[in-house]
Amino acid sequence: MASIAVYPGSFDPVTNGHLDIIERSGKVFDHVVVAVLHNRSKTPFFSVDERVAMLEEATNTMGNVEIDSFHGLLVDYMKEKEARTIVRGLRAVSDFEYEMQAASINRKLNPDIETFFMMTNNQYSYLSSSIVKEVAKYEANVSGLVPTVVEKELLKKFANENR
Ligand code: COD
Repeated sequence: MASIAVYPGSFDPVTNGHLDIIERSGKVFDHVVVAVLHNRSKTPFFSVDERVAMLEEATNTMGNVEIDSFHGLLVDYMKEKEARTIVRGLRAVSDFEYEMQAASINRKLNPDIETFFMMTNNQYSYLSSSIVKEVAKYEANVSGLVPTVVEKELLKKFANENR
């Protein structure tokens, strides 16, 4: 049976830290679904469609990676995709508390689901979507932090906002 993993997140926007986790999980699992949450309680910077489009472009050379979006509970979406593994990335100790809570609640909701943690690549350990937006807001250089498509979209968005 093929191993299917879901890498869920906000990806607002996708960074090279996320991409590194996607690439590495593609080497471990047969199929990786990167799933963008439609989150009604957060006001996102990029729409779900924009985030999905950027992820699609950034992963278009990765054969076993699919980009999708989902509403509602992650465990329900996992069932729909016939996936049993959640992939998550860990940067610093500060990520641990939330990740432990999330993994525990997901296991409580569906005991067949396992969460698989991957340590960040050291060069991306400080990288987050928020820090990238903060830097891009001042039209500073974000190359090397995000894929080219994201760099372009950030420039466009902030150029419009600062106009
Ligand atoms: N290096 C390595 N990993 C990284 C890096 C980096 N530089 N940056 C981010 N990551 C990891 C994060 O630690 C995380 O594991 C993943 O990438 C995605 O990060 P984000 O910030 O884009 O996504 P989150 O954390 O906002 O995603 C939260 C979910 C959408 C997964 C969660 O809210 C969810 O599942 N919601 C659905 C409702 C639900 O089922 N709730 C119960 C479970 S919490």
